[in-house]
Amino acid sequence: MNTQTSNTKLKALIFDVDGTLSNTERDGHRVAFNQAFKEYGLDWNWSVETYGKLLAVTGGKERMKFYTEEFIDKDGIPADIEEKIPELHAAKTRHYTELLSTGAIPLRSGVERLIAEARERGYRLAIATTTTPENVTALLKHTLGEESIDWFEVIAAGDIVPAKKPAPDIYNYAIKEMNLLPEECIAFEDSENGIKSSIGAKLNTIITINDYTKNHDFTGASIVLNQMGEPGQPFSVINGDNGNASFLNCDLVEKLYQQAFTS
Ligand code: XBP
Ligand code: MG
Repeated sequence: MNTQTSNTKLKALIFDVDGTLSNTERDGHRVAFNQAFKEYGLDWNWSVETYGKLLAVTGGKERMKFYTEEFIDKDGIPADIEEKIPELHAAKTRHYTELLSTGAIPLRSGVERLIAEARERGYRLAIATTTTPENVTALLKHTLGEESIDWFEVIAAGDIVPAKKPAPDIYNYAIKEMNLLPEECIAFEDSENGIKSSIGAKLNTIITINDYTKNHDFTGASIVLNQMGEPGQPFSVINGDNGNASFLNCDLVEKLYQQAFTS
């Protein structure tokens, strides 16, 4: 996909958050949206199924707007909804971060191990997500510990760029902040909007699917796995060449990175 020059090497790993580091959507974000709606006296309640459809739009504020435009009668929309959405979203962020602080939402299989190995091997780390910055730091704090926030050189999140995924802006921002080239980085994603964004930024991309994204189109991915996995808890390969590996470690990441320049 990229043109590798003789001195190009993999320097940084850039992670999506929701669905990639942790399965936050169904039992985290969705629940927090519903709590915010209740707090504001709205009779909206997003079921697991409805939320799957709403995930077509990234960004919580944008998702609520999409819901009012496509999912409910005009009569069910408060007249001041445009002004209410930022307030509702702030309440949702409060509920979501409270939920994270209970430790109810763990990291996905293999994430902690891969991040630890990447740090040991000297790769630079970054985050590129559409979610609100507070949500990222709360997830890191309550899973990997407060100090882990500093392991990530750049946390590119939320409204820091005007156009959210599938636009490439958030990845472009992270790459630029690290003063790297796209061909020196690799992205980790879980969704079609995510890979559109990372590929739009010319990044090779490793996919780990989840229940909401298993039927998405991952054309262009370096590999599509059901999870990163662990020793004794192997991944399933949906598409791509895993060599002899049974879980995603830095050697496999390197191999997939090299492969992208030779295929
Ligand atoms: C994540 C999102 C976010 C979260 C909600 O997508 O779409 O909108 O669902 O976060 P990705 P906020 O994994 O592709 O970054 O409510 O804070 O926007
Ligand atoms: Mg995601």
